[in-house]
Amino acid sequence: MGKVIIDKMAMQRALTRITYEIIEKNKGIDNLVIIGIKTRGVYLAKRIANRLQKLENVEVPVGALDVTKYRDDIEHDSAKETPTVVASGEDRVSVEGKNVILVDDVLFTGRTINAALSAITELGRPNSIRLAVLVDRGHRELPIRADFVGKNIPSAQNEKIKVSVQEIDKRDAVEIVNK
Ligand code: 3GP
Ligand code: 5GP
Ligand code: MG
Repeated sequence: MGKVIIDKMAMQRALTRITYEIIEKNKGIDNLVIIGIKTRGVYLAKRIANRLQKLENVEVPVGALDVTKYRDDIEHDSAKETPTVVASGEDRVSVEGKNVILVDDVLFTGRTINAALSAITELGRPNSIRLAVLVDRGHRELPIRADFVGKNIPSAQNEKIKVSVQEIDKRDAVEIVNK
């Protein structure tokens, strides 16, 4: 186990703050759609949607996006490609004209977000796309930045940020570990 940088309470607070920031920046919650990047980004997206429900009493659609096929730095075997899904349950979530909040656990090189932007653009034309991440660890390789950040954690290339979420890992924590 590595050094805990964000514990359960800090994670809850960061997500609550991000939720308020989203409401403020969006000037309300009109037309919002939240899209989580698989895997852990989806659970963070759902938590933000739960907070929006409590604060604003609205149900904001949550989609899940698999960006594997859009990444430029991973070789693809087309037979094994996971199709891009923007879905809530079995339903497709429309991005057309929407204010999309993309959610991921860790922002690193920016290639995943670049891939996510391509995937979303293929699905429709949103009014805006903003990015929320729990952790920004630096080392960007593309001109991409997050609009909402839980915590900036400057990291060395050989370090890894381990994100655990209750829904999958049975605990909430962000740790820094050596690879
Ligand atoms: P996630 O899908 O829940 O986001 O790729 C499997 C997991 O490993 C991912 O979890 C991702 O966050 C994590 N991971 C840690 N370091 C890296 C990295 O440098 N690149 C990628 N692609 N995944 C990483
Ligand atoms: P990217 O380099 O494209 O920004 O990040 C690639 C994917 O891996 C993203 O989904 C990001 O969340 C994840 N990722 C990159 N570095 C780390 C890390 O140190 N820890 C975790 N948990 N995920 C990472
Ligand atoms: Mg991730």
